[in-house]
Amino acid sequence: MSTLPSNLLDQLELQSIELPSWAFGNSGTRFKVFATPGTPRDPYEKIADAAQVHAYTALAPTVALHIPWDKVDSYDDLRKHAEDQGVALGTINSNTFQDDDYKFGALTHEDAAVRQKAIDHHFECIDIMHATGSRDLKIWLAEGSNYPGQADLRGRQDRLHESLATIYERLGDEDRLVLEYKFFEPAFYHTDVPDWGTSYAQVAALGDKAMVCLDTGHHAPGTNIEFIVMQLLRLGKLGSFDFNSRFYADDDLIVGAADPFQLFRIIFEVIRGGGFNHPDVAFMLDQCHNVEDKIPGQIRSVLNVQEMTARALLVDTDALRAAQVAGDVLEANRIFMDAFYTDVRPALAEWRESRGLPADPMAAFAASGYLARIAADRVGGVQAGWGA
Ligand code: PSV
Ligand code: MN
Ligand code: MN
Repeated sequence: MSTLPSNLLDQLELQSIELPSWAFGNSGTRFKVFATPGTPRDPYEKIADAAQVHAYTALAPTVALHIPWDKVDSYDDLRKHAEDQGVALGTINSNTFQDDDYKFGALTHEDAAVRQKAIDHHFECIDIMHATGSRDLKIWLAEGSNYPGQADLRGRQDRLHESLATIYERLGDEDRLVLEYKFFEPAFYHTDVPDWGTSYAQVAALGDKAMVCLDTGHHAPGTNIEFIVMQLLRLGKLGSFDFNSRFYADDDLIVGAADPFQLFRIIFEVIRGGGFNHPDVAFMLDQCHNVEDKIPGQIRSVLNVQEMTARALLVDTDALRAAQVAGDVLEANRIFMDAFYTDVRPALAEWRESRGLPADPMAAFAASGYLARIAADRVGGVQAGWGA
């Protein structure tokens, strides 16, 4: 396809994908963390790197922070720094998974003092949101148990509600709380927010400002993720995505790397459900680049999302609907697959150039020499997720 319809391009132009600050730091597995030369040494440098992704793609105008990994003395200053780099600060992620006190839980802990400590951390995150101009507080909880009988499952769910309600009350009028689920890890037997149903039940009990966050890597193999997307949109509770891809567990690989067709199906349901370019649904990445360069890894990711969005927007929905109503199974499937198989890359390259962007952002970034410059300038980078 050499050109894309102008109404489709109008929609694509509005697309924005938030980048995770931690994607720019070093990360790895429990076996080894490979350091990349030029890795950011502080949140300022992470934001500078994220801004490169936006400069070459015009797709990533905001950067999510993780607290305390991205703790700074002045969030006003960090906000100004982001603006100077051409981006804005986005979602604030809380972190209750790296403190000894949270070994047996944080918001669900048996001990009220530990719960209060975790609640206070979320209050601090809300204060930060107000300084950074962020709307969303994203909560992922590493809470659960490893052995049957270890924990009172019901009691933990009740305490989770109480803790979340206390945090929710602290939100400003324009703020939101998004609760992320994950089916296992770090706990192996039970997790307190393992699935969309639990997240939905918890946020529904809080109120309109609480929504579900769907991380595409957080489901059991074979899960029909697009069905969950459809259902949450239908219920008005899909607040955000953490996009990444996986082969086995929570691999945090480049979006669309493992299964581009799944990404296409998910985005198709987002569009079908009215969630595309809708302010209530935040598109974010949650990735770690263990062996590849981080900035190009993020560029590749946002381009993959853009490409699958273009293909999903190409589905002839009128014809598809007619085939569905007529019970024409094969025709309906053909229409759907036709859009998926359409190679939109040349048309997207042409469109980028027409907007003053590089036709090939990966090549343009590689030619810029930025990676060599930061490798020379920066020494002693931090490890994403686990560093200061
Ligand atoms: C947990 O696996 C998670 O997906 C949450 O979003 C965390 O904030 C993030 O990863 C940490 O890397
Ligand atoms: Mn996530
Ligand atoms: Mn994850």
